[in-house]
Amino acid sequence: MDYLQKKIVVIGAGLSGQALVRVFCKKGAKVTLSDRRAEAQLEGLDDLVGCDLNFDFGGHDLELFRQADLIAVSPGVPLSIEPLVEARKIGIPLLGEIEIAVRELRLPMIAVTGTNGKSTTTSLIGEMLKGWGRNCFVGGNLGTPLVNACDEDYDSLVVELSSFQLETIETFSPNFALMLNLSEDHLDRYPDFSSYLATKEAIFSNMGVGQYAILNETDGRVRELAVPLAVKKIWFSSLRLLDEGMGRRGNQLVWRWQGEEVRFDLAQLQLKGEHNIENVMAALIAPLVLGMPAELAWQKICEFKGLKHRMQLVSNYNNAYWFNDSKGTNVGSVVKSLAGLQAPVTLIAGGKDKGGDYAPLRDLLRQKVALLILLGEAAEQMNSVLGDCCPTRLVANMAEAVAVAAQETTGGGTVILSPACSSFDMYSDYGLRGDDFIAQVKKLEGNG
Ligand code: UMA
Ligand code: ADP
Repeated sequence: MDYLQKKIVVIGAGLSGQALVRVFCKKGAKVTLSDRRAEAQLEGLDDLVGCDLNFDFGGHDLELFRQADLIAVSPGVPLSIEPLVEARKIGIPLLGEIEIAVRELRLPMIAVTGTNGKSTTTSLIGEMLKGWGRNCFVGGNLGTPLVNACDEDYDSLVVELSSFQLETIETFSPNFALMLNLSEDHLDRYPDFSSYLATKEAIFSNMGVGQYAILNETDGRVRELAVPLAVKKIWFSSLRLLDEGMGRRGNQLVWRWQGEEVRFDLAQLQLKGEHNIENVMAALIAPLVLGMPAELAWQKICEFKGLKHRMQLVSNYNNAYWFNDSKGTNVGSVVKSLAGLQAPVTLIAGGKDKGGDYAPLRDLLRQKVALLILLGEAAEQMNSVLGDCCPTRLVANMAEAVAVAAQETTGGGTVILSPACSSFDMYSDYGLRGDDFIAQVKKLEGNG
């Protein structure tokens, strides 16, 4: 795209905004980086030295937005904020980071979305393709903005996509799109669940002949959204064998495609949990369709130990298993994490409420949780919905949460941080929250 001399406002000075600035500056645009936060609160700006640009910090200057030729939007910025609503009213083009990136990068793409399991599945696909000798970009919502791929000579793209990123796609059309599962999330950004679902569904909107939708047959909402899709569908099911696609029988995955059958032995996996079996099934499909040897694909899957902050075993202090599951940021993911654990569990949860319903946790709390420890902005609300299911304590911070967990978890069992909320009330991201949990547990070990 030609951005020469174009007046571009990049909104959001986080990872995506800074990556966009670099691309636009290289292309000779007149760039302004705008953020509601003050300069002192922003990180990484030093890396923009050498870029010729203006700043609009500590709020968004409406006039700047009105006069722009293009507004480039970071995923964390809702389209409903005043400067974006105003700009759209007067017809100023507005593009998201993903759409800007794909207009630059005409490369084969595997795109992964769904409510849970995206990062794990994206990483698994990346590991397989790299192991097969592909020089693929692996990123997106996983952590590295897709637009960063413009700087390197990649041969393909493996991209995790959040609903936020899918809100602003226009021509985006991946070769493979994975829909892992759908449950309530981000209801602090969307007016209702159906708006969230519609945003996720947009991943398929430009897809057609020669492209593939990879879909979870066990998820009713995924089955529903698949009905009108014109693209070729490949299903996976962790509950049964499929005539075509990735099915399961007991401890074996069974891949049936174009008259061939391949079996994979689940006992060889290092990843734990039923939910990870679904992620593995979904991840295998695109590499196998592309012709990757099944044996090599399985070897790469079995080498994968899992990502940090997802059911990460961090300690055996006091004969208990201590898991950091800080990325368990919605109710659906905590349900899966708890389902895979044996009672008694001490669950540390809470953070910034995302507008969803906590009630789906009630049965599992009754069955498995000996103590629920709540922290953060959502603590009171969670207590009102869940407090009668098991003994519950409200605490002020992670140090107190871990101290209480240590005091009360004396006979073995499991302690898990799996918050069902985002981290933004107390931390700048889920990674820092997980790191704080680990640091507090390590302190216990030091004192013990
Ligand atoms: N901001 C404004 N005005 C606003 C709102 C925000 O200026 O009205 C500013 C904030 O002050 C902040 C900046 O926007 O300085 C942050 O932008 P951002 O939230 O888009 O964050 P990035 O650092 O660009 O990270 C984003 C994704 N963040 C979100 O979607 C919230 C990262 O996903 C992603 O890894 C990164 O792009 C690279 O693609 C994180 C995430 O939490 C992990 N994602 C959500 C999730 O997984 O649940 C969707
Ligand atoms: P995402 O990127 O979609 O947030 P992750 O792979 O980072 O997904 O996993 C985050 C958390 O979601 C995990 O700690 C686990 O609790 C839960 N999870 C992972 N995969 C699945 C799945 N397939 N179904 C439901 N929950 C899952």
